[in-house]
Amino acid sequence: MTHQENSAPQPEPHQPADSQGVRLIMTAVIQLQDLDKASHALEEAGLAFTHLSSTGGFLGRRNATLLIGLRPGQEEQAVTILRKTCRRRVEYISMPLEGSPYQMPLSTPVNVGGATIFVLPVERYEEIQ
Ligand code: 2BA
Repeated sequence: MTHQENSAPQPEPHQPADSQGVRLIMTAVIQLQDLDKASHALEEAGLAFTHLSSTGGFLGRRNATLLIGLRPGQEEQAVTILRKTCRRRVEYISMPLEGSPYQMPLSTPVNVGGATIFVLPVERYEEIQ
């Protein structure tokens, strides 16, 4: 047995999330029009978040992605806030009219939003001072 194996157990390289720590990260893609309302409501509820500028892969339009660090018991609160503040809208995309002799594209409606939400577990949460 080596000296190292005999010595006292080494501390973990980082502290596991305690009962008050951030346990989940919620990623929510929302429309730009809803960003102010959603941000204010999250702030009022005391939920910490980061806002990233993003672009939808399908429509290519700018949207916003919120990263919301969640402590135990905050997940439903966050979903409720996004439900109240983000709404569905109809956007239109131009598609060429198949078989038509005219050049006029067909305007096709696409439903967008309210919010596309992913919730992932957090393996490590640390605030470096
Ligand atoms: P976009 O990718 O620009 O998509 C805008 C809307 O177009 C979608 O609304 C959906 O109704 C439609 N759409 C998207 N892909 C389509 C396809 N392949 N065929 C037909 N229609 C399609 P939402 O589902 O409400 O999504 C709003 C935005 O949320 C998306 O903007 C994207 O930025 C994000 N998003 C949605 N689903 C996602 C996913 N599985 N992974 C990552 N981001 C996602």
